[in-house]
Amino acid sequence: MRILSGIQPSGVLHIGNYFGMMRPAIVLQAEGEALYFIADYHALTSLRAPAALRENSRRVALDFLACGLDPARAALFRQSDVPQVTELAWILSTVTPKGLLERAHSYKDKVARGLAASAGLFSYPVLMAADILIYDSDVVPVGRDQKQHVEVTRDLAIKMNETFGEILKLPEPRIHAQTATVPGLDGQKMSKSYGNTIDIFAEENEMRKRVMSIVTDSTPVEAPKNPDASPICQLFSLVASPEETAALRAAFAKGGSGYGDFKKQLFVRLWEFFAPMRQRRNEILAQPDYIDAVLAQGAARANAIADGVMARVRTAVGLR
Ligand code: AQP
Repeated sequence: MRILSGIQPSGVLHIGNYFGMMRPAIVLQAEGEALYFIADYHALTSLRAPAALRENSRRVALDFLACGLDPARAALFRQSDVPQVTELAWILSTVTPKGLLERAHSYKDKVARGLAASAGLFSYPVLMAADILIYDSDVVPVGRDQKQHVEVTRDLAIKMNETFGEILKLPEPRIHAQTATVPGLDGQKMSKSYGNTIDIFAEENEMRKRVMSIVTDSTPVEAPKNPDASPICQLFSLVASPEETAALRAAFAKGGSGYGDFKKQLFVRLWEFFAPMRQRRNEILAQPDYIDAVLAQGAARANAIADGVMARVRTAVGLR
């Protein structure tokens, strides 16, 4: 089984990225051949700052490794270190119905949030399809927001296979129900561009401040509270046992405690949960060449697979 996933270096990684994609990807690295990439071509649709893009890409690599990505099992590489992917994206775009892209919710959401409506942003799902198909991927661990893009990938693979013969493998999304959409401080999907994140490697004071700023209603301390009316319980359940989560929900329903107390409990749990990863991150930072070596090794593995698939595609479509 070949597992493929990617993450954009468009900002600092948050716990939505961690629980939605990074942790499932790290678990899956023990179950097959894993390929995880830093989607720097994709990030160009929102980030036009070369130094920041370079810095963010290294930081994503560092954070992913700190969270448990094992380079002996999983290849970690920059998307742009496999430039053949843009060639496959072009070939796929020639069979992509425009209406399919017009229905993509991510484009509409991003334009509604003020991102430039560029052709690159519009055809993002085609590049994502190429990212997946160029490695003959079987399984794609993603958050729920990416499900539609994996469906587009399957549609394009079917279209290519119907047109040119069986050349591309159909991938399956892998979405975990509990972590499919991690809520942000305001209860909407946690997202870099919504300003509602809790960053995985935030400083202690910053993380505490973020947790304490979770939006809640004005129910008085003594009154019972709805455990589902704020993201506190859902976030708590990600870092605590089911028994502890049940106890917190019971305390909500009982009344007599304020939201501030619950937020403090959540902060303590979050801070403890990521402690081993912070330590590992410091160890990696002490080895200046480690990240470059991991990325180079990952790029070599990815290129070897991509070259094979591209040779097959070029032959099938008549480019050779
Ligand atoms: N809140 C979330 N809950 C569950 N999964 C999430 N993911 C992101 N946010 C959540 C998953 O993380 C992976 C990488 O995401 P990405 O960086 O490629 O882009 P994204 O989904 O667009 O993440 P953001 O933070 O929302 O970025 P911006 O604001 O730049 O668009 C994906 O598998 C995603 O599902």
